[in-house]
Amino acid sequence: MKEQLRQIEEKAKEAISAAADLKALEELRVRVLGKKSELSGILKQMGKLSAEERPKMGQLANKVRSDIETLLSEKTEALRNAAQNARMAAETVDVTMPGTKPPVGRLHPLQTVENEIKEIFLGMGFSVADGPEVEYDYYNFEALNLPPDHPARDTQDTFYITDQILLRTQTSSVQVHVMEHQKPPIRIISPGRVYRSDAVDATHSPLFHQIEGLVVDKGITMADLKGTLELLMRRLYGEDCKIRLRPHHFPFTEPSAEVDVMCFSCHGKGCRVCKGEGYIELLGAGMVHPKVLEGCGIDSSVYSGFAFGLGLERVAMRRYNISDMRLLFENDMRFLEQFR
Ligand code: 2NL
Repeated sequence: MKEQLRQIEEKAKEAISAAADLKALEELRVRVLGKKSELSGILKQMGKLSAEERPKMGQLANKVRSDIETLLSEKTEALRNAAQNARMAAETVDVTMPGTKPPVGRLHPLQTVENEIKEIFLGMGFSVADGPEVEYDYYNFEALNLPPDHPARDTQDTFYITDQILLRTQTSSVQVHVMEHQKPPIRIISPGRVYRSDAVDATHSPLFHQIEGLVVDKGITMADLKGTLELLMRRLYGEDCKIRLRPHHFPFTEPSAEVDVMCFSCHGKGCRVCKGEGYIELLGAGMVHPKVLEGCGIDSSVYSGFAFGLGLERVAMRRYNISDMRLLFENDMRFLEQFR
Protein backbone atom coordinates (compact mmCIF):
# COMPACT_ATOMS: atom_id res chain seq x y z
CA MET A 1 0.00 0.00 0.00
CA LYS A 2 2.85 2.34 0.83
CA GLU A 3 4.43 1.67 -2.56
CA GLN A 4 1.04 2.23 -4.23
CA LEU A 5 0.72 5.66 -2.54
CA ARG A 6 4.25 6.58 -3.59
CA GLN A 7 3.42 5.67 -7.18
CA ILE A 8 0.18 7.69 -7.11
CA GLU A 9 2.11 10.72 -5.91
CA GLU A 10 4.82 10.17 -8.51
CA LYS A 11 2.38 9.84 -11.39
CA ALA A 12 0.34 12.83 -10.20
CA LYS A 13 3.49 14.99 -10.04
CA GLU A 14 4.39 14.12 -13.61
CA ALA A 15 0.88 14.66 -14.94
CA ILE A 16 0.54 18.00 -13.14
CA SER A 17 3.80 19.33 -14.49
CA ALA A 18 2.81 18.22 -18.00
CA ALA A 19 -0.68 19.83 -17.88
CA ALA A 20 -0.91 22.43 -20.63
CA ASP A 21 -3.89 24.48 -19.49
CA LEU A 22 -6.43 25.02 -16.70
CA LYS A 23 -9.00 22.72 -18.30
CA ALA A 24 -6.54 19.80 -18.45
CA LEU A 25 -5.55 20.51 -14.83
CA GLU A 26 -9.17 20.38 -13.62
CA GLU A 27 -9.70 17.03 -15.39
CA LEU A 28 -6.51 15.81 -13.74
CA ARG A 29 -7.75 16.89 -10.29
CA VAL A 30 -10.95 14.90 -10.72
CA ARG A 31 -9.02 11.88 -11.97
CA VAL A 32 -6.42 11.93 -9.17
CA LEU A 33 -8.40 13.12 -6.14
CA GLY A 34 -12.03 12.40 -7.13
CA LYS A 35 -14.36 9.76 -5.65
CA LYS A 36 -13.45 7.25 -8.32
CA SER A 37 -9.71 7.88 -8.04
CA GLU A 38 -7.10 5.32 -7.05
CA LEU A 39 -6.39 7.38 -3.93
CA SER A 40 -10.03 7.29 -2.81
CA GLY A 41 -9.98 3.52 -3.43
CA ILE A 42 -7.01 3.16 -1.11
CA LEU A 43 -8.63 5.23 1.62
CA LYS A 44 -11.68 2.94 1.45
CA GLN A 45 -9.45 -0.04 2.05
CA MET A 46 -8.04 1.42 5.29
CA GLY A 47 -10.56 -0.59 7.32
CA LYS A 48 -8.87 -3.79 6.35
CA LEU A 49 -5.60 -2.72 7.92
CA SER A 50 -4.46 -3.61 11.38
CA ALA A 51 -5.11 -1.11 14.20
CA GLU A 52 -1.42 -0.53 14.37
CA GLU A 53 -0.91 0.16 10.68
CA ARG A 54 -4.09 2.14 10.07
CA PRO A 55 -3.04 5.53 11.52
CA LYS A 56 0.36 5.39 9.78
CA MET A 57 -1.19 4.61 6.42
CA GLY A 58 -3.96 7.13 7.03
CA GLN A 59 -1.38 9.80 7.77
CA LEU A 60 0.64 8.89 4.67
CA ALA A 61 -2.43 8.87 2.42
CA ASN A 62 -3.51 12.28 3.72
CA LYS A 63 -0.04 13.68 3.19
CA VAL A 64 -0.02 12.38 -0.39
CA ARG A 65 -3.40 13.94 -0.89
CA SER A 66 -2.41 17.31 0.53
CA ASP A 67 0.91 17.29 -1.38
CA ILE A 68 -0.99 16.69 -4.63
CA GLU A 69 -3.44 19.47 -3.71
CA THR A 70 -0.55 21.85 -3.13
CA LEU A 71 1.01 20.93 -6.47
CA LEU A 72 -2.33 21.38 -8.19
CA SER A 73 -2.86 24.84 -6.74
CA GLU A 74 0.71 25.89 -7.53
CA LYS A 75 0.27 24.73 -11.13
CA THR A 76 -3.11 26.49 -11.33
CA GLU A 77 -1.42 29.70 -10.22
CA ALA A 78 1.42 29.21 -12.72
CA LEU A 79 -0.95 28.55 -15.61
CA ARG A 80 -3.07 31.58 -14.70
CA ASN A 81 0.01 33.78 -14.66
CA ALA A 82 1.22 32.40 -17.97
CA ALA A 83 -2.20 33.04 -19.57
CA GLN A 84 -2.22 36.58 -18.14
CA ASN A 85 1.30 37.29 -19.39
CA ALA A 86 0.50 35.94 -22.83
CA ARG A 87 -2.53 38.22 -23.03
CA MET A 88 -0.54 41.23 -21.84
CA ALA A 89 2.10 40.58 -24.47
CA ALA A 90 -0.50 40.20 -27.19
CA GLU A 91 -2.38 43.35 -26.20
CA THR A 92 0.65 45.57 -25.69
CA VAL A 93 0.29 49.10 -27.05
CA ASP A 94 3.47 50.53 -28.51
CA VAL A 95 3.31 54.12 -27.34
CA THR A 96 6.24 55.03 -29.58
CA MET A 97 4.25 54.22 -32.75
CA PRO A 98 3.37 57.32 -34.82
CA GLY A 99 -0.26 58.38 -34.30
CA THR A 100 -2.82 58.94 -37.03
CA LYS A 101 -2.37 62.52 -38.18
CA PRO A 102 -5.53 64.60 -38.61
CA PRO A 103 -5.64 66.10 -42.10
CA VAL A 104 -4.41 69.69 -41.96
CA GLY A 105 -5.88 72.16 -44.39
CA ARG A 106 -3.95 74.77 -46.31
CA LEU A 107 -4.73 78.03 -48.03
CA HIS A 108 -6.23 78.05 -51.50
CA PRO A 109 -3.71 79.46 -54.01
CA LEU A 110 -6.05 82.41 -54.65
CA GLN A 111 -6.11 83.19 -50.93
CA THR A 112 -2.31 82.97 -50.74
CA VAL A 113 -1.96 85.43 -53.61
CA GLU A 114 -4.57 87.76 -52.10
CA ASN A 115 -2.79 87.73 -48.73
CA GLU A 116 0.57 88.48 -50.35
CA ILE A 117 -0.79 91.41 -52.36
CA LYS A 118 -2.56 92.79 -49.28
CA GLU A 119 0.70 92.64 -47.30
CA ILE A 120 2.57 94.51 -50.03
CA PHE A 121 -0.03 97.31 -50.09
CA LEU A 122 -0.35 97.50 -46.31
CA GLY A 123 3.43 98.06 -46.36
CA MET A 124 2.87 101.08 -48.64
CA GLY A 125 0.29 102.58 -46.26
CA PHE A 126 -2.89 101.37 -47.99
CA SER A 127 -5.96 100.15 -46.08
CA VAL A 128 -8.24 97.31 -47.13
CA ALA A 129 -11.85 98.26 -47.97
CA ASP A 130 -14.77 95.86 -48.18
CA GLY A 131 -18.24 96.16 -49.70
CA PRO A 132 -21.31 94.31 -50.96
CA GLU A 133 -21.22 91.80 -53.82
CA VAL A 134 -24.87 92.60 -54.57
CA GLU A 135 -24.74 96.23 -55.61
CA TYR A 136 -26.80 99.07 -57.02
CA ASP A 137 -26.33 99.78 -60.71
CA TYR A 138 -25.25 103.27 -59.66
CA TYR A 139 -22.14 102.15 -57.72
CA ASN A 140 -21.11 99.53 -60.24
CA PHE A 141 -21.66 101.56 -63.43
CA GLU A 142 -23.16 105.06 -63.24
CA ALA A 143 -20.71 106.51 -60.71
CA LEU A 144 -17.83 105.07 -62.77
CA ASN A 145 -18.81 107.03 -65.86
CA LEU A 146 -20.57 104.12 -67.53
CA PRO A 147 -23.82 105.66 -68.83
CA PRO A 148 -27.02 103.58 -69.21
CA ASP A 149 -26.33 102.74 -72.86
CA HIS A 150 -22.77 101.53 -72.27
CA PRO A 151 -22.08 98.06 -73.78
CA ALA A 152 -20.67 96.71 -70.48
CA ARG A 153 -24.18 97.04 -69.05
CA ASP A 154 -25.60 94.56 -71.52
CA THR A 155 -27.56 91.75 -69.84
CA GLN A 156 -25.28 89.42 -71.78
CA ASP A 157 -22.35 90.66 -69.69
CA THR A 158 -23.84 91.35 -66.27
CA PHE A 159 -26.01 89.38 -63.81
CA TYR A 160 -29.01 91.54 -62.93
CA ILE A 161 -31.14 90.91 -59.83
CA THR A 162 -33.56 93.71 -60.78
CA ASP A 163 -33.28 96.70 -63.13
CA GLN A 164 -31.31 98.58 -60.51
CA ILE A 165 -29.59 95.80 -58.57
CA LEU A 166 -26.87 93.50 -59.89
CA LEU A 167 -23.87 91.35 -58.96
CA ARG A 168 -20.87 93.67 -59.04
CA THR A 169 -18.65 93.28 -62.10
CA GLN A 170 -15.67 95.01 -60.45
CA THR A 171 -14.77 96.08 -56.93
CA SER A 172 -14.61 99.72 -58.02
CA SER A 173 -18.07 99.97 -56.45
CA VAL A 174 -16.40 99.62 -53.04
CA GLN A 175 -14.09 102.50 -53.84
CA VAL A 176 -16.99 104.73 -54.87
CA HIS A 177 -18.55 104.13 -51.42
CA VAL A 178 -15.24 105.06 -49.78
CA MET A 179 -14.87 108.26 -51.84
CA GLU A 180 -18.42 109.29 -50.90
CA HIS A 181 -17.64 109.09 -47.20
CA GLN A 182 -13.95 109.83 -46.85
CA LYS A 183 -12.08 112.96 -47.86
CA PRO A 184 -8.63 112.63 -49.49
CA PRO A 185 -5.95 111.51 -48.90
CA ILE A 186 -7.37 108.09 -49.82
CA ARG A 187 -5.17 105.01 -50.19
CA ILE A 188 -7.16 101.80 -50.39
CA ILE A 189 -7.29 98.40 -52.02
CA SER A 190 -10.51 96.42 -52.40
CA PRO A 191 -10.15 92.66 -52.89
CA GLY A 192 -13.17 90.47 -53.51
CA ARG A 193 -15.43 88.36 -55.68
CA VAL A 194 -16.81 89.84 -58.88
CA TYR A 195 -19.24 88.42 -61.43
CA ARG A 196 -19.58 88.49 -65.21
CA SER A 197 -21.99 86.62 -67.40
CA ASP A 198 -19.22 84.67 -69.13
CA ALA A 199 -19.19 81.04 -70.25
CA VAL A 200 -16.67 78.87 -68.41
CA ASP A 201 -13.46 78.05 -70.29
CA ALA A 202 -9.72 77.85 -69.56
CA THR A 203 -9.45 81.63 -69.07
CA HIS A 204 -13.01 82.69 -68.10
CA SER A 205 -15.32 82.11 -65.16
CA PRO A 206 -18.62 83.82 -64.24
CA LEU A 207 -17.16 84.32 -60.75
CA PHE A 208 -13.62 85.53 -60.30
CA HIS A 209 -11.56 87.63 -57.91
CA GLN A 210 -10.22 91.09 -58.28
CA ILE A 211 -8.10 93.53 -56.36
CA GLU A 212 -8.57 97.14 -57.20
CA GLY A 213 -6.51 99.97 -55.82
CA LEU A 214 -7.27 103.67 -55.48
CA VAL A 215 -5.14 106.63 -54.44
CA VAL A 216 -6.58 110.15 -54.32
CA ASP A 217 -4.62 113.14 -53.03
CA LYS A 218 -3.20 116.48 -54.11
CA GLY A 219 -0.61 116.18 -56.88
CA ILE A 220 -1.01 112.46 -57.68
CA THR A 221 0.39 111.70 -61.16
CA MET A 222 0.91 108.85 -63.58
CA ALA A 223 4.44 108.53 -62.11
CA ASP A 224 2.92 107.54 -58.74
CA LEU A 225 0.82 104.94 -60.54
CA LYS A 226 3.81 103.46 -62.34
CA GLY A 227 6.03 103.47 -59.24
CA THR A 228 3.36 101.78 -57.13
CA LEU A 229 2.68 99.05 -59.67
CA GLU A 230 6.38 98.49 -60.33
CA LEU A 231 6.96 97.96 -56.62
CA LEU A 232 4.01 95.54 -56.45
CA MET A 233 5.35 93.47 -59.33
CA ARG A 234 8.92 93.43 -58.01
CA ARG A 235 7.66 92.14 -54.67
CA LEU A 236 5.45 89.55 -56.40
CA TYR A 237 7.75 88.33 -59.14
CA GLY A 238 11.28 89.31 -58.11
CA GLU A 239 13.37 92.47 -57.95
CA ASP A 240 14.42 92.30 -61.62
CA CYS A 241 10.77 92.45 -62.76
CA LYS A 242 9.92 95.33 -65.11
CA ILE A 243 6.52 96.67 -66.18
CA ARG A 244 5.32 98.39 -69.34
CA LEU A 245 2.34 100.72 -69.79
CA ARG A 246 0.41 100.74 -73.08
CA PRO A 247 -2.30 103.30 -73.91
CA HIS A 248 -5.80 101.91 -73.48
CA HIS A 249 -9.34 103.05 -72.75
CA PHE A 250 -11.51 102.65 -69.67
CA PRO A 251 -14.54 104.88 -69.10
CA PHE A 252 -13.54 105.51 -65.47
CA THR A 253 -9.91 106.58 -66.05
CA GLU A 254 -8.27 109.21 -68.28
CA PRO A 255 -5.64 108.53 -69.45
CA SER A 256 -5.91 104.75 -69.20
CA ALA A 257 -3.30 102.07 -69.65
CA GLU A 258 -2.91 98.36 -69.87
CA VAL A 259 0.00 97.19 -67.76
CA ASP A 260 2.28 94.40 -68.96
CA VAL A 261 4.74 92.55 -66.77
CA MET A 262 8.08 91.25 -67.97
CA CYS A 263 7.79 87.59 -69.03
CA PHE A 264 8.95 85.36 -66.16
CA SER A 265 10.12 82.76 -68.66
CA CYS A 266 12.45 84.76 -70.95
CA HIS A 267 12.96 87.96 -68.90
CA GLY A 268 11.81 90.20 -71.75
CA LYS A 269 13.63 88.58 -74.66
CA GLY A 270 10.53 86.98 -76.20
CA CYS A 271 9.61 83.30 -76.05
CA ARG A 272 6.70 80.90 -76.51
CA VAL A 273 5.13 81.73 -73.14
CA CYS A 274 4.79 85.44 -74.06
CA LYS A 275 4.33 84.68 -77.77
CA GLY A 276 7.52 86.57 -78.62
CA GLU A 277 6.41 89.75 -76.83
CA GLY A 278 8.75 89.62 -73.83
CA TYR A 279 5.85 90.99 -71.77
CA ILE A 280 2.51 89.60 -70.55
CA GLU A 281 -0.62 91.71 -69.99
CA LEU A 282 -1.63 91.58 -66.33
CA LEU A 283 -3.76 94.56 -65.33
CA GLY A 284 -5.54 97.75 -66.22
CA ALA A 285 -4.97 101.16 -64.69
CA GLY A 286 -5.23 104.90 -65.19
CA MET A 287 -5.80 108.33 -63.69
CA VAL A 288 -9.26 108.54 -62.10
CA HIS A 289 -11.63 110.34 -64.50
CA PRO A 290 -12.54 113.85 -63.22
CA LYS A 291 -16.23 112.99 -63.66
CA VAL A 292 -15.83 110.05 -61.25
CA LEU A 293 -14.16 112.27 -58.63
CA GLU A 294 -16.78 115.00 -58.99
CA GLY A 295 -19.62 112.47 -58.78
CA CYS A 296 -18.28 111.42 -55.40
CA GLY A 297 -18.00 115.03 -54.18
CA ILE A 298 -14.24 115.38 -54.65
CA ASP A 299 -13.02 118.59 -56.29
CA SER A 300 -11.08 117.50 -59.37
CA SER A 301 -9.35 120.86 -59.68
CA VAL A 302 -7.70 120.23 -56.30
CA TYR A 303 -7.34 116.47 -56.20
CA SER A 304 -6.22 113.83 -58.64
CA GLY A 305 -5.89 110.10 -58.30
CA PHE A 306 -4.89 106.84 -59.90
CA ALA A 307 -6.65 103.50 -59.89
CA PHE A 308 -5.95 100.00 -61.10
CA GLY A 309 -7.59 96.60 -61.21
CA LEU A 310 -6.05 93.17 -61.42
CA GLY A 311 -7.51 89.69 -61.60
CA LEU A 312 -6.30 87.39 -58.85
CA GLU A 313 -6.82 84.28 -60.97
CA ARG A 314 -4.40 85.65 -63.54
CA VAL A 315 -1.77 86.42 -60.92
CA ALA A 316 -2.16 82.96 -59.37
CA MET A 317 -2.08 81.20 -62.74
CA ARG A 318 1.11 83.04 -63.67
CA ARG A 319 2.69 82.50 -60.30
CA TYR A 320 2.00 78.75 -60.11
CA ASN A 321 2.11 78.02 -63.83
CA ILE A 322 -1.56 76.91 -63.92
CA SER A 323 -2.84 76.57 -67.47
CA ASP A 324 -6.59 76.27 -66.85
CA MET A 325 -8.61 78.62 -64.61
CA ARG A 326 -11.19 75.89 -63.93
CA LEU A 327 -8.64 74.11 -61.74
CA LEU A 328 -8.91 76.98 -59.26
CA PHE A 329 -12.65 76.43 -58.78
CA GLU A 330 -13.12 72.66 -58.98
CA ASN A 331 -11.75 72.06 -55.46
CA ASP A 332 -10.09 68.82 -56.45
CA MET A 333 -7.91 67.92 -53.46
CA ARG A 334 -5.25 66.39 -55.73
CA PHE A 335 -4.79 69.85 -57.25
CA LEU A 336 -5.13 71.94 -54.08
CA GLU A 337 -2.73 69.79 -52.05
CA GLN A 338 0.15 70.87 -54.26
CA PHE A 339 0.19 74.42 -52.88
CA ARG A 340 2.13 75.17 -49.71
C1 2NL B 1 -9.60 96.37 -65.82
C2 2NL B 1 -8.75 96.92 -64.79
C3 2NL B 1 -9.37 98.92 -63.67
C4 2NL B 1 -9.98 100.75 -62.31
C5 2NL B 1 -10.01 99.43 -62.58
C6 2NL B 1 -11.12 102.42 -60.94
C7 2NL B 1 -11.83 102.59 -59.77
C8 2NL B 1 -12.31 103.84 -59.49
C9 2NL B 1 -12.08 104.87 -60.31
C10 2NL B 1 -11.37 104.64 -61.45
CL1 2NL B 1 -13.21 104.04 -58.08
N1 2NL B 1 -10.91 103.43 -61.76
N2 2NL B 1 -10.65 101.20 -61.20
C11 2NL B 1 -9.22 101.59 -63.13
C12 2NL B 1 -8.59 101.06 -64.23
C13 2NL B 1 -8.65 99.72 -64.52
O1 2NL B 1 -9.50 97.59 -63.84
O2 2NL B 1 -9.09 95.65 -66.66
N3 2NL B 1 -10.89 96.70 -65.77
C14 2NL B 1 -11.80 96.37 -66.76
